[in-house]
Amino acid sequence: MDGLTTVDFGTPDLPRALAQHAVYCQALDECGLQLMRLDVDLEHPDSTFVEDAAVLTAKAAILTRPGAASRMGEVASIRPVIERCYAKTYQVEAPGTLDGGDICEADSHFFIGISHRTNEEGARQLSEFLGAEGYASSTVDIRKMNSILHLKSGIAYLDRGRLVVMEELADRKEFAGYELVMLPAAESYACNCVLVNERVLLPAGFPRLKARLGELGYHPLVLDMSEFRKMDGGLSCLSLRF
Ligand code: CIR
Repeated sequence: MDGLTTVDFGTPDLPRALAQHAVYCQALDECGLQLMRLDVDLEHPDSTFVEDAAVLTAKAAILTRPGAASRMGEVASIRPVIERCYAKTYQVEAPGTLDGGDICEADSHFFIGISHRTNEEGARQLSEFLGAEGYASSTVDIRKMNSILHLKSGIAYLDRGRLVVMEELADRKEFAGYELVMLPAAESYACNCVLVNERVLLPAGFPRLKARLGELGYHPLVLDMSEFRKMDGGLSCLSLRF
C-alpha cells in the first residue's frame, strides 16, 4: 500500500490482495511448479513484485539493480535464495539500473526494455552477461511511452516465435519476424500473461485474449489481479520462474 504506482485505481485491499496472491501460488502449483516462498519484507512495500530483483536463465542468474531508489534494497534479501539455487550469478552494478520486468526471454533471445527504470548502462551490462552465457539480446526503447512501466507490461513471449503484444508496440521493427498476437488498447494490461508448461496465466477481464489463446491451442488460466494492478503490477511480476 505504500508502494509505487502511476495509476489511479485506488488503494489495494490487503485481505483481497493476499487472497489473490494465494490463488496465484495455487495456480503455479497446479501448473506443476515447485514453489519457494520468500520471507515477508516489510521494509520494501514493492517487494512482492519479485521479478524485478533478478533475471533467471537456464544457465545463470543475474541480480539486478532496480531503477526506483525505494526498491534497490530488495536485491539484498533475495540474493541468498538465488545463490542457493544457482552456481553462477552476475550482478548489475552502478551506474547501471535494471528491473526484471523489462526483460523478456524469447527462447535464446532476450529483449531488454530501456525504460524509466532500466537505463542503457544496465542494459549493456545485462547484454554482456547474457552474451557470456551464449544468449543473444537486443534492446527496445520504451522511454517515450507513458502507457507502460516495463517492457513486459506490453509484451509476453509464448513459444514457437509467438509474442503477445500491445497495439502500440506492434509495429516495432524489433519484433519483425515474430508471429504477433496483438491486443487492442482496452486489453493492454493482459499483455502481461505467462506461459507455464501447458497453461497460459492471464488476468481476469480480458475476453479477447482468452478466446484467442484458446483458438491457438493454449489452455488459459484466468486469475484476478485487481489489487496488484492498482500498484502497476502484472501477473509475471509476482514470481520468478526457472
Ligand atoms: C513498481 O512501481 O516498481 C511496482 N509498484 C510495480 C512493479 C511491477 N513489476 C513488474 O511489472 N515487473
